[in-house]
Amino acid sequence: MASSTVGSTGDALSKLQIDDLASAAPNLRKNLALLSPQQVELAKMLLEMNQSHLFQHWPEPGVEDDEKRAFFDQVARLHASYPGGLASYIKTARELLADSKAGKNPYEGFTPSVPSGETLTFADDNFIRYEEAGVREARKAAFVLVAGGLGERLGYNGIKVALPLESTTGTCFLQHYIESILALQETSCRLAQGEGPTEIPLAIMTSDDTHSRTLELLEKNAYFGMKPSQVKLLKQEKVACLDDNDARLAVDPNNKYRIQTKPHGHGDVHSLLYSSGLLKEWLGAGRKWVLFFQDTNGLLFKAIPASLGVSATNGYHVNSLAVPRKAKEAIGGITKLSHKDGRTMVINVEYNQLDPLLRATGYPDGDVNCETGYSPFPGNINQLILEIGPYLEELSKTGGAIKEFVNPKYKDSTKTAFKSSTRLECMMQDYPKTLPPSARVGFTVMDPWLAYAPVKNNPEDAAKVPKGNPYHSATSGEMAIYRANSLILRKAGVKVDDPVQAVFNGQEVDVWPRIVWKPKWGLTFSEVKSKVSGNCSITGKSTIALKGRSIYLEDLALDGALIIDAVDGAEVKVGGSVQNAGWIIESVDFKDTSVPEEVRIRGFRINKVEQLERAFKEPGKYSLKP
Ligand code: UGB
Repeated sequence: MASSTVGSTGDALSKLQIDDLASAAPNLRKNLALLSPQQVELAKMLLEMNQSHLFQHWPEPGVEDDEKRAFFDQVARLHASYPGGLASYIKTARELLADSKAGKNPYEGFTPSVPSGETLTFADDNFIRYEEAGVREARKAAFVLVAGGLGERLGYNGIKVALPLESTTGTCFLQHYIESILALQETSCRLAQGEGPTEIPLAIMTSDDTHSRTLELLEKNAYFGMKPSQVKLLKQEKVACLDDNDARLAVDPNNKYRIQTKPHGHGDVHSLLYSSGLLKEWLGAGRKWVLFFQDTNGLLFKAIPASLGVSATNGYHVNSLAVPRKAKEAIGGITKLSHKDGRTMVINVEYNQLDPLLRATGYPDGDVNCETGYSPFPGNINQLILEIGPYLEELSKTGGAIKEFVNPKYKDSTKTAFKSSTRLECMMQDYPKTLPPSARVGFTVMDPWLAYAPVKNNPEDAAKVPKGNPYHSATSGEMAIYRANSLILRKAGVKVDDPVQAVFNGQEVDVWPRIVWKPKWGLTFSEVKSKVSGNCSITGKSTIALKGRSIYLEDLALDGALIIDAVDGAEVKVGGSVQNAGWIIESVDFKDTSVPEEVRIRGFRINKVEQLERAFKEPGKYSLKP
């Protein structure tokens, strides 16, 4: 037994010529015979990359052998999931860690300025034209939801896409996104009269933290009406953690046979779309656009049709959606960077880098508001629209690798040791960084009330947000839906009462009437407008939920709660005076653990006291006039 072990070890050593290297790791050398030829190759790579410490604690062969093999299974996964492999990861890490130690400015030589892009005003003629163009184009689109993040800032225990975006109907984010895509699909394909693609695909990037719960949510709800074949889940892998400036891989504190790993960031989405072959498949099927979006923005689809229209009309290869940004708000700033050597790019500068960049380039006050009350740099809301052809061409060169960064927390000013292990990270909005100057990179700015209300911050942190800056909490996210729908109905001619102020979880918010509708009721302003007529009014205490495609409000005076559910093919005219005690908002303390977490984090619940509720389950024409 012993001689055969020695023999095969010797073979492996001579074949792979790692004798010298293995002498640096005697404990690995003793165990080489346990490993397959591929694993020995990986061992060689690790030793070449100065990672012998990973084997320091390895006992004699015969002890914990399965764990040793499992170690190499993990190494193989880390190696395969990183463009260029693990050696390339370590090499890049060393370079970036050296730059970080030297305090090198990643934007050295670049001067920031405010770029120009398309600024839209909701409901004006231009906006309506862009919306129409966007809807026509939508059938050639594919959507990509990045949902691999744990949402540490929110501190919610479930996956964020399962959170209700509003508690009037309890619809969760994922359901709302899927129903919005299906509504776009239906309208866009109807306009195309059978030409081209008839389904809009959805890819969801998950991670080990979110994958099984995302799949379970979809399966439990019959994919919220989408065909299962229309939805693809792409799981991102974590990357290896680094212990020091020499990029020595960190041993997992809970298992000495594992390398510690952490998320690599949403930038992984590009390499996954490329390596999975999805992008190629989409292009081959005649698709033109890929739209990226984040996990908790309940307003997102109100901005999608017009922004896609901007991409199509202006021929943008890259279109970043943006909103006016408050200085120091935790969203990146879209910035034009011009280099001394003539290079320019329009790119997101992340919120923690914008202030130092401005200070270093002649703006002594850094990230501050200008006379408009906003930062002059539009805020990146991380919704990107890319034209698939040029995108795929670029990824064929890069393999989907995105420029990374490292953000170690140093123990002291010598910058020689870290407080805890770090890792390389990448962001999806950094994609344009490798593009040639000829690429058409633009952006579209919209009103924040229409386009952006993410749920990112926990109640305690949200309550500490400087006055005037958005809370980005579950409370503000839900209130933003009611405000947007109220303002849209006002523009469409409905008299909607002003909001009242209230404080939930320490956050002061405007409470508008609780107006909600299914995406198929009104995805664009023109569609909403076509569904209201005469003198309609909604009082401040009211709730209205419109769950059906063909519900028409005509001379409706609502003072209470009205819930209409109508199947496709049921055309319902709703009018007259509806008055009842309605649904009342009641405060909940986020510390009250007897209340479900998704309710606590928003700080209120809805007490359904009295409502008029009607369901129309058969196709036909109906009139509801109480
Ligand atoms: N996500 C992943 O899918 N995988 C990951 O590894 C990490 C995240 P965060 P962040 O909208 O206000 C971004 O954590 O990264 C998903 C922009 O960089 O919510 O702090 C995750 O599930 C910033 O420029 O945001 O900041 C989620 O859907 C600004 O636009 C998404 O990625 C900011 O968002 C974003 O992750 C913003």
